[in-house]
Amino acid sequence: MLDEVLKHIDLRSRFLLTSHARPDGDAVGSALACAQILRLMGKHAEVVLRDGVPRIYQPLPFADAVVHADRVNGSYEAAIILECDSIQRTRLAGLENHFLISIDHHLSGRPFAHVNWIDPQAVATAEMVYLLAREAGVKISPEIATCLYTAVLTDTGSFMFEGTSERTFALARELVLAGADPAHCARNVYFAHSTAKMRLLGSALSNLHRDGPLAWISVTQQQMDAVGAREEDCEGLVNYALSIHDVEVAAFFRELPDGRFRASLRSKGQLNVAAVAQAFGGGGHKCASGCSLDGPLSAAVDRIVAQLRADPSVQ
Ligand SMILES: [Mn+2]
Repeated sequence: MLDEVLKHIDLRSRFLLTSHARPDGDAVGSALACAQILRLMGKHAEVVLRDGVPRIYQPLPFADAVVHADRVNGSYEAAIILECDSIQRTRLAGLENHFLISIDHHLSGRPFAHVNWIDPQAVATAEMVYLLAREAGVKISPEIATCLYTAVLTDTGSFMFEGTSERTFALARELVLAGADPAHCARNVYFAHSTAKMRLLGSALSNLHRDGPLAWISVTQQQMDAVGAREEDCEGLVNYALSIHDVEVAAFFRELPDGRFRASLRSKGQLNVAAVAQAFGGGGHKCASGCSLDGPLSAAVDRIVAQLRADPSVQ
């Protein structure tokens, strides 16, 4: 499929690159790197994101050139959609009239584009972008390496999540050789929290619930407002619940502005949380997934806990 992707890139010269709404490190890092790789191939490439670049990823090279928009403006011959299992995940209007190329590593990945390169074996979309550069003969600059390394670092939970293999470290080695600085990348991501985020973590953990191998925490809009937290301050809070020794699966519930709840699910590996999220119209990976549910909070929690409880691995 990589051949197909490169063939269709060769045929065109103006590209829009995008990823999912509420972008994570892999979404941002892969899009920034892929755009720069295309530029080095002599193409015009622009990154357009529905929600802009989260604060912790703003120090990444080329991040200041990202266009923050809710629809496609300008003319492009193709759109490359990274990290998405559907066109809707981008929340960008106007993509549907374009030639679409999808590059994704999600287990829930579906072939929605004209060309689909889906590889659930890849530890991050960034790994696929790296292969694309290599196949295209593009030299990885220190800036591209920094974007890809940050994507791999965050998508593997700092090389801790299931799926991390010798291949992951071989990739990391190549990126460090190409100029990525591991300490610098880690500092921007893990030692750069906002004060509001830490206060929000306090509220979330004060409402920690346990049920056998399950743990869950939640925050309401009111709690977020009280500490001045933004949506992106919720990222990663679920991992604090997962860090408890006898917890196998953790959930984080965040109230959305419309009163619905966003559930982020994390597993230590025994239970496939992608399947649980898919039961509610969401998606993701075996160990990290998400979905949205109707409120009130207690109803959302009950539905998720019942679905998790139905899995034989947590009986
Ligand atoms: Mn990813």
